[in-house]
Amino acid sequence: MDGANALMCTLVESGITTLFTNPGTTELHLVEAAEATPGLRSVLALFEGVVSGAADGYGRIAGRPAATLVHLGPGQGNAWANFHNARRAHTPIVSLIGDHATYHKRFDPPLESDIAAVARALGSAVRTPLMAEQVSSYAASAPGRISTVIMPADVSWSPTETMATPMPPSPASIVPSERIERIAAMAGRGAHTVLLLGGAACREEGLRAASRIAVATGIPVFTETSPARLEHGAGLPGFPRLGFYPEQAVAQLKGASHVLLAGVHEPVVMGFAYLGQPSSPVPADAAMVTLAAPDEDAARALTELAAMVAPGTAAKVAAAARPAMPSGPLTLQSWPQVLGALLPEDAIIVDESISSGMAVPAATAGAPRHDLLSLTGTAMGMGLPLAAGAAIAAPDRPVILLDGDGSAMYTISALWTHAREHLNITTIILKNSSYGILREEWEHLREPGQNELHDSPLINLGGAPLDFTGLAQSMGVPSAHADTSEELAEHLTRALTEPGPHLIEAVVPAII
Ligand SMILES: Cc1ncc(C[n+]2csc(CCOP(=O)(O)OP(=O)(O)O)c2C)c(N)n1
Ligand SMILES: [Mg+2]
Repeated sequence: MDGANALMCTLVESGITTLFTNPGTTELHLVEAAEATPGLRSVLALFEGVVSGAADGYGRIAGRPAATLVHLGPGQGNAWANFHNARRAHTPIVSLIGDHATYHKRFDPPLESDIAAVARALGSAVRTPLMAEQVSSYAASAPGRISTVIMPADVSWSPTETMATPMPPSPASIVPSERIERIAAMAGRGAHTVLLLGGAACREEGLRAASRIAVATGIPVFTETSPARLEHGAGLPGFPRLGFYPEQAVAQLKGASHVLLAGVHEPVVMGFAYLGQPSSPVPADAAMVTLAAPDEDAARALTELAAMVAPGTAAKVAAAARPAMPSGPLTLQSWPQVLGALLPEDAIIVDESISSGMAVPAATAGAPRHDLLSLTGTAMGMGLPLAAGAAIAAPDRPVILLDGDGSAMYTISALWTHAREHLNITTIILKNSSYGILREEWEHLREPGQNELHDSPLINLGGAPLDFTGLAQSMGVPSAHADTSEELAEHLTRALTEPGPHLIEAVVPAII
């Protein structure tokens, strides 16, 4: 056995059975070991941003980490934006990065760079085994974190007999009962408390407990603006999401004396600083009270709190209700209605629809229950890779990706992985031929006298063709074009009945 084999065996014995990779020379011993390791599925992506995004999608749905393998610092750099989204989603990943042989590095070969520094910028624990004997004890995952192992090539190819004991992913830590009792006492004392749910609290158990608390105490409940994984639809409690823009979020939290946090950090307005607007939507004199931090078991804490403050109270759930099927040219209201009207049972929706998707939550609120994965770190190019990872984690569930045309182009090569792995993904490209959200953002930012950017070539995509149907077909993904609700409904129905990937290019108006 060599270091590379010890590493791959340890991963599988620790329950990590999927590896997303884009390898190079320094990873070839690891590739050989991955191929030789029973129980490990290895998936090639053609760009490292697809590798990291797929591992995020896999982890969000499987609830356990995938491993990634990329080529030195440049591979890590290419993967970085989607690792950032994964970090913001608290998705556990074991990130393996090949490096030059230890004795080769001092010559500063062209691919040499400070890999550890880039990994640490992800809040990652970084470990570099210097002997093959160390490898398998370094491969542990951490809950909600990206764990990086930098593998020097000579450590991969050196012999070892050492296999560490398997390291199954550790569960989230349990909230002490005293904290929950303290909060239960506070909930009954007439304070104007608001409950904010994020992370694991957005799964069924947490949502049901939050609803019981809301029914029994009158506390308003919101979910974070972009939950990593929200269980949504008929039969589940549904709560409004904290608004994207400061004026929306400020209005939602107005008058709160306490903001109770379950699975989420103190809220910040989702995006950016705007002149004259606050960065936090929380009233200045309100107290932040943490029921469960993101690395704690928020669902269990909510269930315990519900048992104290809402005994015998039932959760209020959304009734089954699909939107009526619209007709005519696609609008920002109608395309989500087509989706809501046709959404299959047990779907996974990956949402990178940006400015075109404002009506998605309402149109799907009473549709059959589904998981909604959203853009946690707002680094574009997440959707196509995330869908790949989600589909690999749940091969029997239909995955529907809602993707802006600009966002899709960052990681368009993921379509090749959709086709090669024969994944059940239907990609709907919202083609508004612009970076529509940046048009809208400029309207929030610009002051009197500042130029219009509405038609700027730097935030619009006209001037050269972007044919998503052709791009998809060239990579083996069947595709179709829709201008109307009728066409979108027809193509979506077909895509959902045929196995394998599909892409629908849906032409929509820009938001402004
Ligand atoms: C990695 C990265 N680069 C750039 C941006 C800035 N950005 C935010 S939204 C956006 C455009 C998104 O375009 P599209 O997917 O077409 O959605 P639309 O705005 O048209 O709704 C850009 C470039 C970003 N958030 N992340
Ligand atoms: Mg667009």
